[in-house]
Amino acid sequence: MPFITPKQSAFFQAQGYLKIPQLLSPEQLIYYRAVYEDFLENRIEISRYRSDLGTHAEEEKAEGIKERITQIMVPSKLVPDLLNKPLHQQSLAIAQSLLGDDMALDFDMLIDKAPFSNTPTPWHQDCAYWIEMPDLRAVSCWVALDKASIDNGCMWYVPQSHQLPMRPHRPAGKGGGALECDASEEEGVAVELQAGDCVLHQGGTLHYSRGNTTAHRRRAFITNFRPQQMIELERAQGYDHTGERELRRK
Ligand SMILES: O=C(O)CCC(=O)C(=O)O
Repeated sequence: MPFITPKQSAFFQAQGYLKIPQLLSPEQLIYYRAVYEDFLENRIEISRYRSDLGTHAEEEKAEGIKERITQIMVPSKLVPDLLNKPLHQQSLAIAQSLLGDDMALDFDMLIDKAPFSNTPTPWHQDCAYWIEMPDLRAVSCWVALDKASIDNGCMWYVPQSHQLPMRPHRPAGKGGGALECDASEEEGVAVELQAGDCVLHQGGTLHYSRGNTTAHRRRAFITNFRPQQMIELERAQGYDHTGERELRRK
């Protein structure tokens, strides 16, 4: 089990984000990269859960690029074995250690920025996407399966932004579902990671990533946690982060 020090916890509470090195070992990375490729190459049937998160971009899609930003929702629903593996188990333990024992997995997702796909993820706060909830505790764990650098799209955060009122959000660029708000790199810090490292952020922490302008992959595996009771409240209102109508009605 990963051990979170009081200093790490205090940093997370105050700044709204926290980098943790070496969540995954090189051997574990081999497993996760193989599963990731199964999803990306459609060897696992995921068409209902796959979308392009970058349709807000104004520029033409670069030649040979399938999606500007590939997003695959709920991988652990499709490969339930993932739930028993280190990434989910350890990120859950970290989430509980940071925000309380009632934290549970809300949903997971993969976000891939292919080489030269060159599409930023707009500045936003996750809470801008949420339904109204009485308990706003939430933590997202962004695990790098490749080295994440400024140029291939590592995460940027605005420190302490989770402690301020949420900024007004609007549909990003050309539209397509992504939201954005006003913020800039001048207020932010870039968190570069080695493959296997992770960075956590709170639901109110402003974040963004540049487009991938390099020849290198930028694969992220992301787990999102919130209190079990709030997950139940979401589900009771038909909200499960997959965007699926038939699931929403449940
Ligand atoms: O991977 C990215 O570029 C964005 C990820 C993100 O916005 C999130 O995990 O909340």
